[in-house]
Amino acid sequence: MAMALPRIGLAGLAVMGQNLALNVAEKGFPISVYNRTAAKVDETVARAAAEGDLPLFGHYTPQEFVLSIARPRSVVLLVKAGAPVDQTIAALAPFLEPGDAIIDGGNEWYENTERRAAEAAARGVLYLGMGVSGGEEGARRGPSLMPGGSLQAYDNARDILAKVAAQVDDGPCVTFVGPGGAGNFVKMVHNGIEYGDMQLIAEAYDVLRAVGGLSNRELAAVFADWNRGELESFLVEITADIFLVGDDDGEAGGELVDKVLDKTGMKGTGKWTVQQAAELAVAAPTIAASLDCRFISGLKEEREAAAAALERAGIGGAAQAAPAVDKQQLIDDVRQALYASKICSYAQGMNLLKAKSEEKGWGLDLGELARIWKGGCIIRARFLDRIKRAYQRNPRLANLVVDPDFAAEMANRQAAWRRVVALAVTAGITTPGMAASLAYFDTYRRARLPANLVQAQRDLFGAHTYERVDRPGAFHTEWTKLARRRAAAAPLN
Ligand code: NBP
Repeated sequence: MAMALPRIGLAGLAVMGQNLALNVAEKGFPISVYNRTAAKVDETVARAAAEGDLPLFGHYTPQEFVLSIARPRSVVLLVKAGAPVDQTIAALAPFLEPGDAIIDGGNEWYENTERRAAEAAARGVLYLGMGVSGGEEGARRGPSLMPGGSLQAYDNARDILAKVAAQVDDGPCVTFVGPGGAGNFVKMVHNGIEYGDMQLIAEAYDVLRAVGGLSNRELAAVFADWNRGELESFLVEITADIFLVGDDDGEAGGELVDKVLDKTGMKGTGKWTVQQAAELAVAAPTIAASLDCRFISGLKEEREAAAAALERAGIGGAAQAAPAVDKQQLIDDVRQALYASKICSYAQGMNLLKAKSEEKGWGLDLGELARIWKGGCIIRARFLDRIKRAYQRNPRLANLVVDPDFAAEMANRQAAWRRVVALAVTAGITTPGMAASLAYFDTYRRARLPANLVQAQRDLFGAHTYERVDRPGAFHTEWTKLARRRAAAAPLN
């Protein structure tokens, strides 16, 4: 039986591309593949044969690759974001025809996608910027997909994407996110939220270890237990596993996690998220704290020197002043602090998406985005279903923390949350993410803030004017002159 020409092709066969192509083929969709360096084509073809004779066909030139795909073509790119995407498009473009679609699956800056979409449109070629999350395993078994751009391009590949994506109780983890660069933007914020989650988990670990004195085995048990409750998520699950891995090379044994250098790498999506939050005047302090911690973690030598210098000055090691704590109570408190902090972090990410959607007219459906993150991606978690429902109840929800269900959860957890942050501060342990989440919550929930004083200062030195609580209008006051007059009339002391 002659097999139909593939409807889809994939260029860029590194970790993500190779696994996504095998996933497509495994779901019964023949696929053509191509990579700039031929060895990766051979590697992918060999894997397709080994993993069950999957319908995957290797090609060695852009022309041969494009022409092997049936029109209208869906051509997925999974090359390094930035210039490599432009170079790959330039190589493929001479062979693409009107109606064909380019689907860039990389972590691309959304404006690059919008520029390329306009360039492609001039040739009649459709364009999708599609966030792909889930790493190697997700790409192979079922990722979360966040496609945005041309609806026609999405419709052409809709059945394939629906089968390839992770499957959860309420459908495949893919949806048409919105026009333009919406798919890339959503993936960027997903990654920013991921930074926040990882930081919050690291802080929970730090408090339990440094203040609670938990061993790695105990930590593994605690995280495994948490993963059976409200914190159930991919990141909590893998964290439990990490604590169990022994160090084969170590003379004294012990666990590998203790040998890993405390210096976090990054590739840019977290930084973009914080930059966009600033651009849009949306507070994202938990995500910003996680980024700051990565920056400071990078200063390993400086931190070692600072620890020594400050110890000489009399400020001892972290946790040295930690009060005695009840271990079980601490574990329970930290669980609640982690959960409450996480809600605030997601509130920030969702509000950033909402602000961008309003600016660009993207019409993002926040509940639907929470749904497609329930499976496949790195931030997949049980509580995303609660977020989905919160936005379904009220699509215009101002902030997750005021949804009635989440508000009740915050109320139940705030005492434990405050105990953990206070304990960490007392002990000299840093919990920047948890503290940022708590400050965010406490700032947001206060009907009156000390911003009146800042506004008065601005009016005093810059005549920026201020509004009053008791009547409308813009006011300016000669603060200094009036203050001098008052002080002269009634000296302060
Ligand atoms: P990389 O980001 O490491 O990119 C490697 C691929 O880019 C190879 O196929 C390489 O071809 C190709 N490439 C480069 Br580099 N320069 C090129 C050029 N000038 N012309 C043509 N091809 C070029 O791969 P990855 O880790 O699989 O990630 C792919 C995309 O997916 C990235 O945007 C990444 O941010 C995103 N992503 C990655 C993950 C993950 O867990 N790794 C998760 C989610 C999203 P070559 O073989 O010829 O050098």
